[in-house]
Amino acid sequence: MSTAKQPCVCVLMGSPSDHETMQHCINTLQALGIKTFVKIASAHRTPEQVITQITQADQNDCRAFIAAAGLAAHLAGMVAAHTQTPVIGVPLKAELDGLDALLSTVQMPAGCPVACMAIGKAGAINAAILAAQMIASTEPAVAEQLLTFKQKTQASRTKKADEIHARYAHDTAT
Ligand code: RP5
Repeated sequence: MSTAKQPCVCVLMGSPSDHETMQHCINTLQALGIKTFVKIASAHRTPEQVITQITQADQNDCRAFIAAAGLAAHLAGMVAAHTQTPVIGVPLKAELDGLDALLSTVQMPAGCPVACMAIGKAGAINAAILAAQMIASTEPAVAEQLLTFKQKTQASRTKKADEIHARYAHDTAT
């Protein structure tokens, strides 16, 4: 029996209030068949817990951290300061339409990169896909899952587009 650890992704959120948006990230990782650890730990409120989670994840073949926070969003930057594993940041809306979190996440100093996604749900989903793409380079099964996922989501969009086209077929010029 193989004792090799399964590659995983660690999703960190600054607050329980972030879960509503980040469940889209977690659902996407699960749909892609990626082992996922989910923890709530705040760079400001519980910084020791953030360090503990980074250490534990890095002992478990963690291939990417996804760190999501709102307001003065320092979580992704803090994670990047404590690991060599790639960090994907997701800025979340709390105030200022998430612009505060976007700037806090994206404006990292040279030498400490964070791959910053879009604000909110789109960023949450893209964070999962980007993490999967990182893993896919060494795991053919994940590459296969990604291809199927993208084909399915595009087929769903095409079906909806066809329904809209059909609804207006008599009203607009072709
Ligand atoms: C951030 O502050 C969290 O990531 C959250 O997005 C925001 C608000 O947190 P709560 O006051 O709802 O716990 O640290």
